[in-house]
Amino acid sequence: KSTLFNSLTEARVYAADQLFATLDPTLRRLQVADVGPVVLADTVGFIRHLPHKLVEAFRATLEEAVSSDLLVHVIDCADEERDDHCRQVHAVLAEIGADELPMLEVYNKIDLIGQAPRIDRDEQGRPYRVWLSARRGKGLELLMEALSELLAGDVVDTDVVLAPEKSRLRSRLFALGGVQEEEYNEQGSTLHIRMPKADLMRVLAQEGEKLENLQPR
Ligand SMILES: Nc1nc2c(ncn2[C@@H]2O[C@H](COP(=O)(O)OP(=O)(O)OP(=O)(O)O)[C@@H](O)[C@H]2O)c(=O)[nH]1
Ligand SMILES: [Mg+2]
Repeated sequence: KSTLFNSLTEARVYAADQLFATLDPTLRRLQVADVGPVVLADTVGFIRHLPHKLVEAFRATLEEAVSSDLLVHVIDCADEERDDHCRQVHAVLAEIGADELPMLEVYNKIDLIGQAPRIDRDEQGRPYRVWLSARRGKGLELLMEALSELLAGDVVDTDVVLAPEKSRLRSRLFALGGVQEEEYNEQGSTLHIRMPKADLMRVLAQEGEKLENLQPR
């Protein structure tokens, strides 16, 4: 993660000084095509065996992940325990309520397995995995391309039904400018929302809600 973080940021510092400002040792501003400046955060490893006392501090760091627009899951593709590590990461994300956030996988260290850089896409053409080498600086431009596509991303246009006690979620949706129309009924209110999917998913994750549970049946 840190090697990738540094490669992405240094590469652009050399290309043009003004594109980033260091916010913190582990936060940098990164210019993404069609999106503008985004903040890239390095994190601690999710699968590290930590001394018991550090676990609480570690959780606080992980919880910051819940407020991200996109998680970049960096995977050592050459590691024998790769799939097991991925499962552990997903289990931690589920525990902190971040498993519904948009995620992009990075299969790092392709130099060790003789693969060429590439983007894997799903049936809708959305990038879900980028194969690269952070250390060799190979495939970084593909990661920037995938980030641009995902963050410029989709808009959701849907109805959600909110029970009266969900007033905080309701006001956050209004505050984000996502509510087009509201209609009251016996279940509470139905909101017609139209907003960037990333914003919606982030708010829902922070409120511990799932989109499918709020959609009218
Ligand atoms: N062969 C190879 N090694 C790499 C590549 N990227 C990173 N490494 C090496 O992998 C090791 C760990 O890299 P880090 O960037 O520190 O990993 P990290 O995810 O930040 O690790 P933690 O912060 O400890 O969780 C270092 O020895 C890196 O040089 C790569 O593309 N190819
Ligand atoms: Mg690191």
